[in-house]
Amino acid sequence: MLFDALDMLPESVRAKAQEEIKLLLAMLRERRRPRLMLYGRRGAGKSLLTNAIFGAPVHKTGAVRTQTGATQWELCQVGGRELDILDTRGVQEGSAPVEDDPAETAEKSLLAAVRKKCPDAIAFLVKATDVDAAIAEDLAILERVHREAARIHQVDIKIVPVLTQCDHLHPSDIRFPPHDDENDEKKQNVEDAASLLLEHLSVNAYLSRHIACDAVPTSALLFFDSDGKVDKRRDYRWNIDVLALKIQEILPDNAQVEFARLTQFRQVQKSLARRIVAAVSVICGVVAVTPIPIADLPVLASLQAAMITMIAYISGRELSLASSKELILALGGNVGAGYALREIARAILKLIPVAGDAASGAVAAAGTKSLGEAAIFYFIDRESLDFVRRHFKF
Ligand SMILES: Nc1nc2c(ncn2[C@@H]2O[C@H](COP(=O)(O)OP(=O)(O)OP(=O)(O)O)[C@@H](O)[C@H]2O)c(=O)[nH]1
Ligand SMILES: [Mg+2]
Repeated sequence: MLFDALDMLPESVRAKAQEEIKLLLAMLRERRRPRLMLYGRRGAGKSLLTNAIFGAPVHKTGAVRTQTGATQWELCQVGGRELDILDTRGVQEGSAPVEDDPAETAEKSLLAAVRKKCPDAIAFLVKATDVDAAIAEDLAILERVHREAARIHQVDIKIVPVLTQCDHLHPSDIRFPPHDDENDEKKQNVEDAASLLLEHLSVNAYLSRHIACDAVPTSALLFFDSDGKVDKRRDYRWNIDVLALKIQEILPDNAQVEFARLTQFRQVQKSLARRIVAAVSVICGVVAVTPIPIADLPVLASLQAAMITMIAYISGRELSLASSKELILALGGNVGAGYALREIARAILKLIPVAGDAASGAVAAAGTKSLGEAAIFYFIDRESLDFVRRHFKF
């Protein structure tokens, strides 16, 4: 139905709408869990970072380890939120004389893992206090692994450099990196370590071409209560939301919804939700200028319902139209009346050709945008319905 409607449009608008529909289909219908490779030395903070991103003690399942240090994809799960992690422990310990050629084995298993499944993104973790340690060999291994994954899967895999354990930098009694002048010293040390890490990375010309952004400084320390909930008094995470956003930005479209949902960071969820709202608004605006008055109303309504459902899902709700109904019904008469009136206005406007069509499309797009914003306030910001009612006039 939607595609039939699109066929009737002029080429110029049709292309834009098709592009947005493709994006939505990738995000929604082809949705899958993301695959993140965590590359870093023993103790860099890979496991704690996984917990910090989830905001929960992560339960790892999947492949059973057959040998110490074997590197393979693991399914990390917490209450229906899922992420495939390739934890590279053991890879960089080639010089440790404990086993027969452990580097050889570890690199081989890492290569086998990336051949099997391609990482969507690589986080390269370096301890803030270790940033000056030689990392040439680490980079050489990462380069070989990256080249192999890129060759097999024919994709450009981006790398996010992550400075971990910044709370340990001097002065280490300051847990949180600073927000004001008082703690300038720590702020400076964090900045210096971050630029030093980038400098070291730039030595490897191949990897440099795949670095997504500046090094992201983080602290991942956090504790959980006996129910597995974050102990709010001992949550020392810093900048993990910024890191999550960087990762989110480089994920393929079809892995973004699940990632935003699992992080539980509002900033990440909102940025994705806004992208969805923008795409649906464009499509609704285009559908509304199709030449058949009123016939598009069911299409618009279902697109808008799908948009609200997705926003609710990103916020952690189950995937069900019930959440969309909940918001529309709860917004009640206020929205209902305004909404119906606007739809009629749209239908009337459409009887006047050209100028009318443009106005009608603009009204549909603007209406969809406000509905999307209301859904973001309600599901992601967890504002009360009263608040949403007060701020949105439909
Ligand atoms: N204070 C502080 N401690 C951290 C942070 N990240 C990790 N740690 C601690 O550093 C130690 C190593 O962290 P892990 O997350 O286990 O490191 P890893 O990279 O998974 O290590 P392996 O699995 O041995 O390769 C643990 O004791 C963590 O609690 C951080 O941001 N701040
Ligand atoms: Mg670990």
